[in-house]
Amino acid sequence: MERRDALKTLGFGALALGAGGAIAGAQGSRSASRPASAPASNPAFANGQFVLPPLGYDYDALEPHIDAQTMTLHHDKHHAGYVKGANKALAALKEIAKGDRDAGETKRWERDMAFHGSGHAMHAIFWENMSPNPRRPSSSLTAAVRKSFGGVDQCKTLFSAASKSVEGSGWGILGYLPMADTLIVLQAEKHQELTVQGVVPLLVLDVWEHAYYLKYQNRRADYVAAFFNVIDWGNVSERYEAAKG
Ligand code: MN3
Repeated sequence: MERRDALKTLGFGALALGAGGAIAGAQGSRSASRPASAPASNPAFANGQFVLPPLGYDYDALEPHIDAQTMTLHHDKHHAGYVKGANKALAALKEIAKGDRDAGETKRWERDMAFHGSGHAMHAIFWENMSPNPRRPSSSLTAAVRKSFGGVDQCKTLFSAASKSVEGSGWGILGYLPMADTLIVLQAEKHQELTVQGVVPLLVLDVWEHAYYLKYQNRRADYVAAFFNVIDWGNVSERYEAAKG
C-alpha cells in the first residue's frame, strides 16, 4: 500500500474502525484516490498490516514542552502496542469472515479492533499534529474555526476545556463533521468512545497519563497548555482540506 493509501486508511477509515467496520475500512481505502491537498503522511498500513509510522522528528525535538523520555516510551512502546493489537484483531476478524474461526468470538474481536485500531489511528495523527517547527493555519481553516466557534481563541478555550476534562484516559479532538460542514470539538474516552460517527479527526491531544505523567505528573492542564506550543497548524489545515474534499 502506498503512503497516500495509508493516509486514507487513517484519515477516513478511523471512524469505520470505531463503527466496527474494520476490514471494510482498511481494504476499502486501497482504491480511493487521494485529494490533491491531502497531507503528507507516514505509512501506517502496508501489505495488509497496520504498521508503526516513524516519528517525523527526533524524540527530543519537542523539548521542553514534551520530554524525550515520554516521546520514546509513548511512540516505541504504547503506540507499537496498539499496532500489534490492531493486527491481531484484524487477523481474527478475517478468520471469522472465512469461517476459520468461531463467529461467536466476533463481538470480542470487534471490541479489540475498535480499541486498538482507534488507538493506532489517533496516535498516527497525534505525531503529525506536532512539530518543532510549527506552521500557521491556512486561511480556509481559520475561516472555518471562526464560523464554527466564533474565533480562534474560542476554539482554543473549548479544545482545552474538553482535553482537560476527559474522564480517565482519552483524547481531546478537533474534528470536521461532513454532514454539517462544520468543525466540532469532542472528547474521546479511551480511543474510541464518545465520537460522533463520521467525524474526521484533524487535531488530537492524547491525555492518557502515559502522554504526560513523567514530566507533568497530575498537572494535565499544564500539559494541555504546553501542547499549544507545538501544534503544527499547517498539518491540521492539510487534514481539513483533505476532509472537506
Ligand atoms: Mn497515547
